[in-house]
Amino acid sequence: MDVKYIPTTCPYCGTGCGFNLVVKDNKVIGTAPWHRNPINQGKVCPKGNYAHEFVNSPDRLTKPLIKKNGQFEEATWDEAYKLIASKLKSFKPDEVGFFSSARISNEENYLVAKFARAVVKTPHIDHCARLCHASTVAGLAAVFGSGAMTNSIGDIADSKCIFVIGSNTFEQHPLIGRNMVLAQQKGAKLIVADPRVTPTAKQADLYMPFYSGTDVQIFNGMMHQIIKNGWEDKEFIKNRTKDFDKLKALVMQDKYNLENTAKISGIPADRIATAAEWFAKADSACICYSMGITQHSTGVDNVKSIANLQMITGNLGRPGTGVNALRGQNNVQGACDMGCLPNVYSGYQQVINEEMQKKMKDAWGVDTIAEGKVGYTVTDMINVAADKPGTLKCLYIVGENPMLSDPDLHHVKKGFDNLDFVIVQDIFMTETAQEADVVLPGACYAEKDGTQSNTERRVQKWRKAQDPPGEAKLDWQIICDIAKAMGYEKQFSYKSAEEIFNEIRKVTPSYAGITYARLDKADAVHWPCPTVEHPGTPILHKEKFATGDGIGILTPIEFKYPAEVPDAEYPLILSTGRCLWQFHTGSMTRRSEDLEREAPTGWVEICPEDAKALGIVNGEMVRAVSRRGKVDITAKVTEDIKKGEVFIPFHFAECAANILTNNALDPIAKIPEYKACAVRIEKITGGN
Ligand SMILES: Nc1nc2c(c(=O)[nH]1)N[C@H]1C(S)=C(S)[C@@H](COP(=O)(O)OP(=O)(O)OC[C@H]3O[C@@H](n4cnc5c(=O)[nH]c(N)nc54)[C@H](O)[C@@H]3O)O[C@H]1N2
Ligand SMILES: Nc1nc2c(c(=O)[nH]1)N[C@H]1C(S)=C(S)[C@@H](COP(=O)(O)OP(=O)(O)OC[C@H]3O[C@@H](n4cnc5c(=O)[nH]c(N)nc54)[C@H](O)[C@@H]3O)O[C@H]1N2
Ligand code: SF4
Ligand SMILES: [Mo]
Repeated sequence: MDVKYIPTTCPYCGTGCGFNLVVKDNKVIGTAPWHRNPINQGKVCPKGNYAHEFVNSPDRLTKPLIKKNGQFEEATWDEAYKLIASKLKSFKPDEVGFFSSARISNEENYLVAKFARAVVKTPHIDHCARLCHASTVAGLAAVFGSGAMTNSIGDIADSKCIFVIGSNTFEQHPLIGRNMVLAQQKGAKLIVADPRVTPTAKQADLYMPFYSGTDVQIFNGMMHQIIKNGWEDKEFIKNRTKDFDKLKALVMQDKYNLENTAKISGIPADRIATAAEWFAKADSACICYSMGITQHSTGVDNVKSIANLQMITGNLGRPGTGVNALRGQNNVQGACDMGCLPNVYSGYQQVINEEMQKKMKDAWGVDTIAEGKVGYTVTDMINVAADKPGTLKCLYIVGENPMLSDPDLHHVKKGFDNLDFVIVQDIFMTETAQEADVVLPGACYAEKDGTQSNTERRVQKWRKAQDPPGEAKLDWQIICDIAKAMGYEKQFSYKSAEEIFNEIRKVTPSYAGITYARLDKADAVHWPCPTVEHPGTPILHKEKFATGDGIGILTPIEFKYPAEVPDAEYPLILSTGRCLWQFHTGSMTRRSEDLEREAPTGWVEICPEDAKALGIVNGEMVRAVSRRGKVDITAKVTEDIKKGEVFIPFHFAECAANILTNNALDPIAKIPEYKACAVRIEKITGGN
């Protein structure tokens, strides 16, 4: 039998596992283990295992579509390009916005940013990192000078104490979770703090249940306890940090003592005390966190609090330590690295810096680029479209589905209704594509060569296993074709992904030493990697931080409640998130038979006591209502959630969590508060 095995990288989460795609007759038919992959050693979670199932789904987009009189009609590429080019030219640069994608390659993200800034000349480009780790990027850049995960995945297995907060690692980054179990087998302690008794919490040696949104109180409470007992790392504080006195003055106030922290967070005081002791006394201790920390109107405060705890305990720059922000999507790190953010070019080079503007103009061969100002974020673009009609007129969305993933969906819909022209480039007809004027069929990961960068800054390859279906095209080719149709032939004349990567290397110091040949030989390299001789950097901040003076900044942070807290009308805290089987808006996983079977629709988790008070039984259809909307959804009565909290996964369009969520933003990171808003649950009575 003529079967080929093509090694590639998983298209789902930021762990970046490798596996082989099994190809027969030029069609992907399965996956098979890639045993010597350095990240997952041949093991995968169910999404990786079934990552071939959506690839040849009959629902794949195969032809460009143009909406005429409210209906999509098939069009030729030429028609679509002509229409897009003429529309993009008809708007002022400032009236056009771009959503790039954490699902496409580095090469493709780099070209989306180049197209936005050099061809359309708009500063408005961003992507879903805004909804995800924007707080990390802003928070860690402020205190360490670099906004990325500090250590590597394999390193977690060498830690002596792992504190997981706001990450359901075993469901959302299962192959990182595996390293936590390996550490436990070597005697490490696993501490998990989460409002829900998740599969991750069940694996913990110490579990701390708490009310959503009380994270800063918990960190300050732990630091209070550590300093009170003299467990802080005085050498590290003296040599590598500044402003300890200010931090100490704040956290040593009575309001951050054990009793008050227990009262505010809902965690029993003795568990906070034990966690603080285990953590501070361990030879090496790391923190792993994700959306429970970042998706708050205080997201940046939460991240800086984590950095504070790690600096006062000296847990940075060594194996087994670190601030491990577990990045979400397969290439969200890469989309940020490539400058698909409104304030930076690739390699985090500031757009407001005139030298950088000149450097990019020269490299891109253009006389003018987007005005050197910081553009709108994803959340700004939706808000401006909804609330200031006429300011933004056109959105070009590549590989994102804001009509299901953004907060307060009625408000998002209002934004789309106000736009003059919407282009969506995706692999499926999503809720957002339905809103578009033109839909362009992209090729998926199994159909392209390219690189992606995982959560630990490891750059890895995708390798083409089959041709795209129908007339679908590689995302980078689509961008190049449109650029050419707009008169930028010379600047977009690439013949391969590698050629684009070599341009990236020239303008991006942290990627300069990474080559396709190296990636093929070593399977992956961690940036920063400034020269071809450089081995790459698995651990950041070894001797000094990336701040101007190399010193880490301790930041006193007061606890603040979420923007919306429960009251008599909306008495419960709603938190939202994910489950193991589905990925985000489900465009891919819901078209994967084996995954969809395991989690075919959404639910609301509620504890038995709250359910009983409402007269609700397990499996009953109930109504969840917030100030922004309501959804009918099945109740899952479970001991695994704290009293006073409910939880809804956001994957399912038929009971979309984001109809309910609050569009309150962190003032710096502009990330929405997906993890806490106020709702009530109603029993649905007959005829309602
Ligand atoms: N199966 C699957 N895996 C995924 C994804 C997916 O959709 N499906 N998405 C990927 C992406 S993009 C991301 S960003 C990651 C996200 O990965 P995670 O952040 O691990 O996932 P979430 O379910 O969003 O939230 C994590 C935990 O935060 C808890 N939480 C709720 N409120 C709070 C709070 O106020 N404070 C704290 N500290 N915790 C709270 C929730 O109970 C939940 O267990 O997963 C990635 N992996
Ligand atoms: N309530 C609530 N909402 C949330 C969150 C939450 O925790 N709670 N989490 C937020 C987070 S962390 C994130 S990251 C966002 C994710 O939000 P989105 O990024 O909007 O969600 P996805 O479903 O991942 O959308 C990716 C799209 O890319 C398409 N795609 C996949 N591969 C390719 C490709 O190769 N080419 C092209 N052109 N398209 C491709 C997919 O079909 C899909 O439509 O959701 C956010 N929304
Ligand atoms: S852990 Fe993440 S990268 Fe690994 S197989 Fe699962 S979804 Fe893919
Ligand atoms: Mo994410």
